[in-house]
Amino acid sequence: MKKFWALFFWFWPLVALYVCLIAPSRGWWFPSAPLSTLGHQIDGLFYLILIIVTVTFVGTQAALGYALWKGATKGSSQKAWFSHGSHKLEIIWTIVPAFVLVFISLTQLDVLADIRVLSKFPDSVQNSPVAEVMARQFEWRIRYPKPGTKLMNEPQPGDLYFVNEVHVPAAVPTMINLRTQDVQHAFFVPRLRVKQDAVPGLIIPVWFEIEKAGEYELLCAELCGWGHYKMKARIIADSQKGVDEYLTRLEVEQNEDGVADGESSAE
Ligand SMILES: [Cu+2]
Repeated sequence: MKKFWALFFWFWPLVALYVCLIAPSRGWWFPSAPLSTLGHQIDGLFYLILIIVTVTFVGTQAALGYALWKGATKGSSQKAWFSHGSHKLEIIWTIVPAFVLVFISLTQLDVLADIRVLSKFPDSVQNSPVAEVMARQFEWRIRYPKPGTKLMNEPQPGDLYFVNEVHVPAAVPTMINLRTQDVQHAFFVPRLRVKQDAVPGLIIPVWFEIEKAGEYELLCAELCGWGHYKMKARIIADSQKGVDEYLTRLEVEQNEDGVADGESSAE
């Protein structure tokens, strides 16, 4: 029975190794391949950490199995060795994880800067957000600048509005201004690997480059109240021409006064 437990603990590292090796090709960890340029870097960091965790798990479980096996096979006359209070071991298992953590934090610095630091954003998007995304309980309110003008922080006459649907150009870097009207929310687009908290009082620029035209689910990733579960929207990535056409349609719809063409002049 003692040998069984040693083998049992040796079994799990094999499972972990197997899962770690086949998971990326099966797509078990992510909803799909990353569809934004930054997404590839974020997935790279995830896999780096996955490898470190797997190596650590396999190492510690194998050591545990080895200790159990030794205990199970030695004679009853041999005394056990206690490591409790060993300074040497304490120093080793403090320094090794510390190095690993410092290594991870240094490795992710560049990616974090690309995501968060405005001066590192692509030149084409700096200071030119395509829309403001205002989170509120429990929907996403989108404000586009009047076609041909720049988005201002305060609403302007002629700005265009829509709810729960954002149209952005595909295949070019795009920036939006993220805000919240009430509590804290989080702008989360899983397939793009974009996740950013919306914090009351702050205007937070968020940039991404969607590789393929299509529809992407936008979710709130912050428990923001009773209706959090239904705080969903769509991001529609289209050609620049498609986005312009959409905005023109939106402008016509928004300026519709209910009077048919020609009717007002006839009066
Ligand atoms: Cu929310």
